[in-house]
Amino acid sequence: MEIKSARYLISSALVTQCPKPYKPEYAFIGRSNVGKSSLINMLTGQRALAKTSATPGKTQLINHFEVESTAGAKTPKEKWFLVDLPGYGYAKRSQSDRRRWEQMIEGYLRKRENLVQVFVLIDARHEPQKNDLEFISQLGKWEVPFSIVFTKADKEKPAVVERNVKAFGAKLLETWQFLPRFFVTSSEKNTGRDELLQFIADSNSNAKS
Ligand SMILES: Nc1nc2c(ncn2[C@@H]2O[C@H](COP(=O)(O)OP(=O)(O)OP(=O)(O)O)[C@@H](O)[C@H]2O)c(=O)[nH]1
Ligand SMILES: [Mg+2]
Repeated sequence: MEIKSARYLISSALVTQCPKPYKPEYAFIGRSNVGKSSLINMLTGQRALAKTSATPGKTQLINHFEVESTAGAKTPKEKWFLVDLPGYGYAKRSQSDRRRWEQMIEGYLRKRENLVQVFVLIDARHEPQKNDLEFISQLGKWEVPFSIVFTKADKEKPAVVERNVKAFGAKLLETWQFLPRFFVTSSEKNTGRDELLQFIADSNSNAKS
């Protein structure tokens, strides 16, 4: 897949304010600072499309981006949406902010009819974390389709990344019968870009048929 263009559309506090659900949509979620906005920039090839920050809690709303892509030189352009979501597990958030986050995310994930796939981002440097596993189990209860994307692979030795990925899979298999798709990425080094874009291309084709 080749990205032709990507542009910011709108930030919404409620699912009812999101753009008309007329295109397949892919959302990125995960702990605060895990690298959601950076991954969106890496995939679209636009460094400053989604705002990133070294301070956790940068993304606060449901941010929609519209992407145009082609499968090859002679194939028509396809449009789809990328969504940058605010992260969870940010310790400095107040109780009421946290509740607002939960309501916004639950409303979006359960009601967004064109949502094809949620990418749950997991920091590849760490062993399985409780809040990530809890969030995934919540997705399961809501029957939201998801894949796992390990981030920041460049920041750790490959052997450590591999160990953490395996440990995460083992944890999931304690409650899930099958494992979802796993992707290992680095926004710094463009690792995993082709695999993720291919997955989105395939999902776009399936969404049409
Ligand atoms: N080395 C390296 N740094 C990364 C990578 N991805 C993100 N970062 C850095 O991690 C920090 C957080 O990245 P963001 O993309 O803003 O994270 P986020 O998940 O969108 O964070 P919130 O919006 O605050 O929830 C930034 O300083 C990024 O430069 C990566 O693959 N490799
Ligand atoms: Mg962000």
